[in-house]
Amino acid sequence: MAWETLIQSVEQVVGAAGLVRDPELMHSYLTDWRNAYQGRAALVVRPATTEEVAAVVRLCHDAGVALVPQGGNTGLCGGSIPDSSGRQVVLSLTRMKRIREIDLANETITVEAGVILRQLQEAASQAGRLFPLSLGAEGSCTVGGNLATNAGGTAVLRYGNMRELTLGLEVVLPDGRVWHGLRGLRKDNTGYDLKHLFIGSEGTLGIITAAVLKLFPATHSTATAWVALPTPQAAVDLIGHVRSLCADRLTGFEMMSRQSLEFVLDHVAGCSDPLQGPHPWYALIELRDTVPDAPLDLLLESGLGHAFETGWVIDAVIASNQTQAAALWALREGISEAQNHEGPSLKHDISVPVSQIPAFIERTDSALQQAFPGVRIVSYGHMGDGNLHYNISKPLGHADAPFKAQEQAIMQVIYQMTSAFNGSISAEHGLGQAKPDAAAHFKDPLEIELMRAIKRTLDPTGLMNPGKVFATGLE
Ligand code: FAD
Ligand code: 2HG
Ligand code: ZN
Repeated sequence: MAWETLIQSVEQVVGAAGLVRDPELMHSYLTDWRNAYQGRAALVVRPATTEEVAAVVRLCHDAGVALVPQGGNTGLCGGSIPDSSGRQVVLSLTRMKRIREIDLANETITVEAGVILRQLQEAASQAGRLFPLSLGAEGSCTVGGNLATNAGGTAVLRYGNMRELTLGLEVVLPDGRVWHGLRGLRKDNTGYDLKHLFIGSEGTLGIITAAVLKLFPATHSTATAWVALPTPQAAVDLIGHVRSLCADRLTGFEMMSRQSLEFVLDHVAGCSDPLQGPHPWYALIELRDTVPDAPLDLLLESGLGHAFETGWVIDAVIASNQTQAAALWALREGISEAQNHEGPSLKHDISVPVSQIPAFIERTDSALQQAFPGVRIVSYGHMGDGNLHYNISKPLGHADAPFKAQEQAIMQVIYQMTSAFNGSISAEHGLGQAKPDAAAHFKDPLEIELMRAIKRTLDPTGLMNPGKVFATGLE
């Protein structure tokens, strides 16, 4: 294949500013933030418009060159990292960052794929509305990446994940045709709802270039509590109680183990334990209301009062201002980064029904400690969604290599248990290149067969992010 011809043609489309070929400048596109995945690429292309994306995709399609779409490169499964062949092209959407339209009467915002999530939140806020998706990487992840992974985060409990926040999409198909599906309709039953194929497809079916997203009323009152719990069962009881008391004012309910908090206290500057003494489990609870000065603290206090009486809660603090609330959130949001300082973190983003979380934790903790004595279980996550980041760090004082050699065996224990609880091995991060084998093993073979049929139909040449989602090629 004549690379130089292809590169010249691509350059004619995107201009010199849209091409990255210098190995030093390419580096950040070829590895993820944890440095857990590394790849090589023939070039990085940064188109600035949908037309440019379509032209580049068509050129690569005709040349038989595989494309790896990339947004903020914050994904945790290596989905945006090319393989090691050096023959793939990374297609970065980060120059496509226009807010195309805000339609307040329709409560929608139309944005391009490269818009950073925080900029989207700010644009909504400036328009007097809320865009509720919220996650630790929101300062760098993009709308395209959020859509392609069907991102979740800390407000799913109330507002749903990215899928539920989306009304329409614009997508460049693997052959370069553009699907103009930017409809802001809340009702449209004209056959299959195609947007749902692309949401969560991790760049394997096409390139998302823009989306129509839902806006919500801005919230003007907040109450945030950090509570100590004796057991995960207490968290289940507490969430049920708070939800029945506060209904959809309950916006976030995160749970974390003492081990998770200790990593943050050890490694994240400026963090301190808000409560006296160590406790086995913690929850971070957030209520929000659209009404200014809503008495949310009183509501939270009354819910927690009952929880103290029943023994679900051992101790608690309610933030008295936004600075304190932010400090409590920093304890939760810091876990992912803090764990990196303790050596390789084996990540397992699982979900089980909320009611099953206590039994899952008890049985999996015990199976792991029996098989791999001393491993440190960093268990935390979006409790309200039944989503645990059941991450594992090596035993204290052990070397990285023998621990990493046990990665597959540790994963088997956790995924088998997840499966026994009828759960999912990827609740919100996707499969990327990390989990296709596990998905092929733990998902219903009929589901995998149907997924492959969709992949073959939309991407018959298999050039769209190969090696991601599916374990082996198309066959
Ligand atoms: P990338 O990492 O660039 O790409 C992710 C996948 O999407 C890849 O497969 C890529 O090929 C594909 N893709 C990207 N853009 C497009 C496009 N325009 N069209 C087609 N395919 C595309 N995730 C959660 O769900 N919830 C969390 O709470 C959460 N917290 C996080 C906290 C931290 C500290 C970090 C580092 C990550 C966290 N993540 C979380 C994971 C990550 O931020 C999300 O998956 C995010 O949605 C990825 O967006 P991105 O723009 O960085 O995508
Ligand atoms: C979170 O909820 C993210 O903090 C990251 O989804 C989880 O690092 C992880 O495993
Ligand atoms: Zn998460």
